Amino acid sequence: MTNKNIKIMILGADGYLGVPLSVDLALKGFNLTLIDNYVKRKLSAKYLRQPLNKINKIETRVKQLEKINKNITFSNIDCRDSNRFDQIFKKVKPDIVVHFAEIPSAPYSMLGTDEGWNTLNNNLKSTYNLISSVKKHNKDCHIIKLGTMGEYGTPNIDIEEGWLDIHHRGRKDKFLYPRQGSSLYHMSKIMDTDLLWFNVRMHGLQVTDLMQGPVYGIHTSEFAKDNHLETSFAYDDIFGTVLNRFIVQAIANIPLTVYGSGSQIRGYINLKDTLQCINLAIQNPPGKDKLSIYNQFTEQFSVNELSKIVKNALKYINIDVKINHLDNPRVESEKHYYNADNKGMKKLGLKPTLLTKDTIIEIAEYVIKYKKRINKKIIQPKINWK
Ligand code: USQ
Repeated sequence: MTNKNIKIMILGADGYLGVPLSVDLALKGFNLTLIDNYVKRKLSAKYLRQPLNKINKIETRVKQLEKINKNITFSNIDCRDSNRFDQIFKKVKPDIVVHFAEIPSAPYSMLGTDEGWNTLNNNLKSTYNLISSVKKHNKDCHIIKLGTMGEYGTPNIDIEEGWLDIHHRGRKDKFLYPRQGSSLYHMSKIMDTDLLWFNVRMHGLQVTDLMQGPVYGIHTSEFAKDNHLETSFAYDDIFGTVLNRFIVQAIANIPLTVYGSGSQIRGYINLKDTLQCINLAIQNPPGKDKLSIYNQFTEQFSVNELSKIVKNALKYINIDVKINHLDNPRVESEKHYYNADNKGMKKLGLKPTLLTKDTIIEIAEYVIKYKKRINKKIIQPKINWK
């Protein structure tokens, strides 16, 4: 089957990951249905946390993408709206759905009662509606769902890829690896995984659940650069991930905001590798009745290590980076064991983009282009989880 005949629906096509994935899959000639309701833009505006760069709306971007691929449509649909979502799913009957349509921020989910519920409601309802439509209209559809490494928390044992073999009183079985979220956002992703696993067991669906670590970086395909199709770049305390934040802070001459002791370790991934991983997931469907889980990160770092990597790299472009330790606004373990497996994607063919000095400088040079737009008021953390 050629790519033109493979129908892929991207839920959350306006987000940090959805934008570059739309470009990438359009360039590869897939038949694409893009879905978004601009909720992330609305939240950024409401909380006065605009990204560094202004990106075109999907309607405009689709016109650009049509230069290379005519089989792309966009529907402005809230995935929580079960009727409208079901109608479009029934009409398109996609072969694959990539589900990014979730509120992605841990700090946002811990801001207050409404924000916590909005995160749970948005994320669970969108997943629930997707599952319901798949069950009704195309049980063979491959759901590719973005989970998070934060579902596992920071256990004092090695983190496996999704599953754990348990030997108990002379018998053994395999279960989902224990999950312990440390924000309501992470809890919503845990509940998503449970919901998907339930439906794989009960209804024979095929699902790939990608446990992704914090993403950093930019998407730099020539086509995206030439056609104003770059993705958004958040650096604020709610929507920005730590490494992107650090690079903007360095450019704005603000000391890096290391939370607490900075010993917290996570598995990180470059945005370019996220695209590789989604492509690998597309090429490797699990098959009916199966939930495949991959840990989607390439390298582990503590926050301290990240801050030093940024400082050392930016010396080469004459930027003197200062590092500050703030009281940790989050409730999270700082000194902990962390050793997570990530062999699955490499076995499928992932070629990791490592966090070298050149990688940091490439991002920094991109940020410098937008230096005038950096809003220094949205950098220090304002949400205290305690
Ligand atoms: N951190 C700092 N200083 C900052 C910002 C963060 O020290 O200015 C620390 C945090 O305390 C945390 C680590 O950096 O220990 C990572 O924080 P983050 O904001 O980059 O990541 P997080 O809130 O966990 O969430 C992000 C994405 C989320 C994704 C998740 C992957 O927003 O969508 O699911 O990374 S993971 O962390 O593996 O769960």
